[in-house]
Amino acid sequence: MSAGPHHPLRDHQPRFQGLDSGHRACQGCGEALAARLVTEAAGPDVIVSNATGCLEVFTTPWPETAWRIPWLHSLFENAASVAAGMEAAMRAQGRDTKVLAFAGDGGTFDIGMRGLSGMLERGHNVLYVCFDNEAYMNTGVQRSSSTPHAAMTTTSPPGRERMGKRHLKKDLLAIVAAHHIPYAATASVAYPSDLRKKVRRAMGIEGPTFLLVHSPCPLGWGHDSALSIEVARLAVQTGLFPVVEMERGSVASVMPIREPCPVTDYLKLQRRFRHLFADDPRAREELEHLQALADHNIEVYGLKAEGPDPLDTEGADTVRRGGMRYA
Ligand SMILES: Cc1ncc(C[n+]2csc(CCOP(=O)(O)OP(=O)(O)O)c2C)c(N)n1
Repeated sequence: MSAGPHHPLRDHQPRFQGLDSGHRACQGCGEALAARLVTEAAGPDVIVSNATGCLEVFTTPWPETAWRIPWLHSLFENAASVAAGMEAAMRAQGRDTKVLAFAGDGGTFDIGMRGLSGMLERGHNVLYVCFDNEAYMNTGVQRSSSTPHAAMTTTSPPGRERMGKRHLKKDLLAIVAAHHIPYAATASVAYPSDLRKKVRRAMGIEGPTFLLVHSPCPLGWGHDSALSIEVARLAVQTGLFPVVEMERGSVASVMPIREPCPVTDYLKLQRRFRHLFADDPRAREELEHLQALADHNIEVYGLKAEGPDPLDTEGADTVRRGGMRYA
């Protein structure tokens, strides 16, 4: 049936799907959704270097692939270095194909950090996307330097000695921004149009760009798989995961929070924080600590805003803080 050239539903169909159905992600996987949104917005003329991790494993069970774009499995530690080489090859051949690098937080915050830093510093024309599910999920939920403070993982179990992870989540955005690259941003699967807009923006920039996408993991975080989007939304609305854009090292825009939710709204949905709701003075102390971290984020990024709740529509969900406006 022909719906005509201007059928409203057709107009809103994504033009391109880079990650197809039939992969083996868990129900409610934030990474699968994030990767679909990123590749949808990036379009077909891309080539991906993908570090080892869940995304690589669940999309390419031998001999199948769920990718509809040229895609290469790098090592766990070198997605950025491989992407840099691919970009140099594209340039040598005079081709415009954009190179993307994909990795989890383990492959980015920890083991791929120096490759990422080198790629940013050398100014390669690569969009690096970190799918941040806040632990080494593919190998059984070990803590990474992105795991939030006090979260339970298999290597940061709560007990007599400690209340989950002792250390803070590494501020990777600040580290990346300190390379003074043209564009670095955070996004969340709970705000898909904001995420797509940021991908399109990065795609249009010549030089290194970086996107950190908060991607809930029902298995590792211990939440109902139907609640992934709600959990992701609460991470933003509590201030625990600030959604911001940085240009050349300075904050350029933020997603405002009108009515910050208490961190307990976010934490109580997840088994990894269950020990914080025990009748234990140490648990109360940790809850206060996490609330203080959220309040700190709200303060330093100036996230608190007046007016109605931000709508997740193109262009309406961020507040510019200087820098260039973009379509
Ligand atoms: C050098 C090296 N060390 C360890 C491993 C084992 N390994 C494979 S995937 C993985 C965890 C990946 O975690 P992350 O990057 O956060 O991605 P996720 O699976 O959570 O998406 C580990 C430790 C490896 N493949 N290579």
